[in-house]
Amino acid sequence: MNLQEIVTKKYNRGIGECSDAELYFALLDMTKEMAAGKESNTGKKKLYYISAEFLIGKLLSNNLINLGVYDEVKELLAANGKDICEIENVEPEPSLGNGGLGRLAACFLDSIATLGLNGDGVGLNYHLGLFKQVFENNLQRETKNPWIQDQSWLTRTDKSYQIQFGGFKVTSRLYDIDVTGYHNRTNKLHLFDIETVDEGIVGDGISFNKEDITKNLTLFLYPDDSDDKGRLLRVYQQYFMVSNGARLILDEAVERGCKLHDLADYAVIQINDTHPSMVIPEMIRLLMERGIGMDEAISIVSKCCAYTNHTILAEALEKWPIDFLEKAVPQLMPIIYELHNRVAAKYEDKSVAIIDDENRVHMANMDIHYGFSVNGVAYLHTEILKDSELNNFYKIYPEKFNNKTNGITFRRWLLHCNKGLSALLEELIGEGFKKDAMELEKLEKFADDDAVLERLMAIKTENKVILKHYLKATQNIDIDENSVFDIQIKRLHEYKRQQMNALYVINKYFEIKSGKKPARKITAIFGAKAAPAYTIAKDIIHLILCMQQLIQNDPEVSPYLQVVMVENYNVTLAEKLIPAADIHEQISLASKEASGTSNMKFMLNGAVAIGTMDGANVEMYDLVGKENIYIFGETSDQVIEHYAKGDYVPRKYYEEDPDIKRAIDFIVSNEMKAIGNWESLDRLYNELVNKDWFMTLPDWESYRAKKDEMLADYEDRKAWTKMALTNISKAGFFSSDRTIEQYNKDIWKLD
Ligand code: 26Q
Repeated sequence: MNLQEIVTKKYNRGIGECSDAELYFALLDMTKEMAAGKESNTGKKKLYYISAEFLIGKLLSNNLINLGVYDEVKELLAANGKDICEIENVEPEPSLGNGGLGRLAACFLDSIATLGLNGDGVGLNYHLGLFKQVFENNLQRETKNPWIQDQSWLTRTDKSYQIQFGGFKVTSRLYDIDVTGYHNRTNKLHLFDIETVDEGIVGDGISFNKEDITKNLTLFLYPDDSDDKGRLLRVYQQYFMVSNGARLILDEAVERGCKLHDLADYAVIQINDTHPSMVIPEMIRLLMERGIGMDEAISIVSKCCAYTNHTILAEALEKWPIDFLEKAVPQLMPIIYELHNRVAAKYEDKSVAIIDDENRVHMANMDIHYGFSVNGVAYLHTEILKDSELNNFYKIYPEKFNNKTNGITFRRWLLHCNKGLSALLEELIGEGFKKDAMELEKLEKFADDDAVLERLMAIKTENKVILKHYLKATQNIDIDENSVFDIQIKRLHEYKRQQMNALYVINKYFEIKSGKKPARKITAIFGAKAAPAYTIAKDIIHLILCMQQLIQNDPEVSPYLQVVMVENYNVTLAEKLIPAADIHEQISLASKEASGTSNMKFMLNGAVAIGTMDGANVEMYDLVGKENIYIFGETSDQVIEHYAKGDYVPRKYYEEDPDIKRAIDFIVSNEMKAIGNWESLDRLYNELVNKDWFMTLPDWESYRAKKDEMLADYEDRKAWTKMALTNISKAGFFSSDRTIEQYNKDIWKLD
């Protein structure tokens, strides 16, 4: 049925007489029906991308684009006096992820469907998702983020399993979301849930009884894991996800004719970080339940499972205490012991053991021994894994290690979010780039075409105006489109060094006060959520919010500098912020950011990076050349050496560099204390002067100089726009279609 027919049937009215919400629901029906009409891949072997997060973003517009009907629907609505953008605003954003890892999983699903591969996602249907961030008194407060409505993208299926935990059982229910490929097939995102989940147990903010598993299991993504009860709940969630996933995989394989002994010909499981690692022992257990011997079960599962590592931060590598596993999933422990014993019998080296001397199970170690592939997510990251972090494993299994540099889907991060730029590209280089991102290189020949540069500049300004209106309407924030937009949006973490950017702002504030005014107003925009129990991350948010207030109320400074921290940064906001950026901040401490993916999105949208030689910035630098990116700071080798020697002393920098001292002292100044929380400001001050684990201070001076150079260069508008053009033209490499082709060629080998 077309939209008009659906509207007539559903509401017995014309399109023009419907509300935006009614039209959204009608479009939901239409899209689902169109997606159902697409064939699916029936190949013998199937990929299952298992992930605790799928940060899919709003789906309406993207689905309409991928189904090839966006323009048609937009025109039909316009003819009836309706604006498709207003209808998009009605859609709630599913909050099923936290950051890069979750968004990557969503981009991958889009590319898998677009390339017509046989592959689905498997995850959990968190009712309240990740928390919603609100600012009160310049502090982050977490509230729940319900996103599921009576009519939604979820389709209830009749799949259901009994999942056994220590001492009790739960009944699962599978919900599916269609994943439409661009002008191609439709795949599925399978999200498991339980029907006994009870949103009523949530009290103030996001507090709830963490022990009431049958009611809380699928309420939140990453319940606060600062205490044991929260950590234990994470184990329940992870087992629930993988046990359901493994059963689904077995059911589907058997339906396609698999005899279990040949499971590896029918299924490949990509384990997205260690959160789904229990799928290995669980799959072994299920195969044994079905009559396969231990040796063979281990061998089968080892041929099916591949592991992706997304971090080298030791604290993020999951290690579960045996006590937790014994309590939540006792049936897995005999298998985990067996897996451990086999490794221990072969390798004396304790660093490769599965269970350590403190009775903790190292999930990544299990993945590496009992999976057939281990991949990092950018060239430098994989090299660091091989050379240092996982070197002892690399020596045992060199053939398992491979790199798969991350990518992003150009459907969402160009065609959908930057319609002006997409149209210009189509006019200049034809439609080919929509299917083959490498065709963006054709843009390079316009690098000296003044008319093209003018139009690129005009598109950037238009996008800045769109952002301005959006921020005014949604957060009552005023920004100036004639200022330079300098944007840092990502999870709040000390290694990402939002605090370094904040110290730059403070220094600029002092410069302006002393009469050294920038050539043009600078708008420093931040967006970030801090994990609820990550105190210093919350202190950094507090600092930024206080600076925002202080500068806004200072008539001497506010004409030249503005700080904006957007509230509840999410995919929807990213889609508005990225096309409007002039400068993007990729300033992690070298060696710490596995890849980064916002860097790729900004590049594609014609922003220029200031960054360290970290993650995928390294490949970006190789692509665009040193003239088109602003690199500063210590190298990963230098940083790794500091950690090895333990020779970094922040106080030395604080005492020796008067600018650093002035900026850090300002955190605890009377001006700040008049508006801020003393405890938080003091804590952050002490952290920077006495600890600074992620080495903000050694890079600060080179960062400041590089950004000043960049801001000066911005004033040559033509030269700057030429840099933007080069960045766009070289962004093709970062298409997730390329990444997925590589996963398929080297790891999945789907037919
Ligand atoms: C671990 C233990 C206990 C509680 C939570 C966690 C946890 C949760 C989420 C650990 C890690 C994550 C998320 C990691 C993540 O998003 N990593 C990012 O992955 C991106 C995609 O590969 C990279 O681009 C980023 O560099 C990386 O930070």
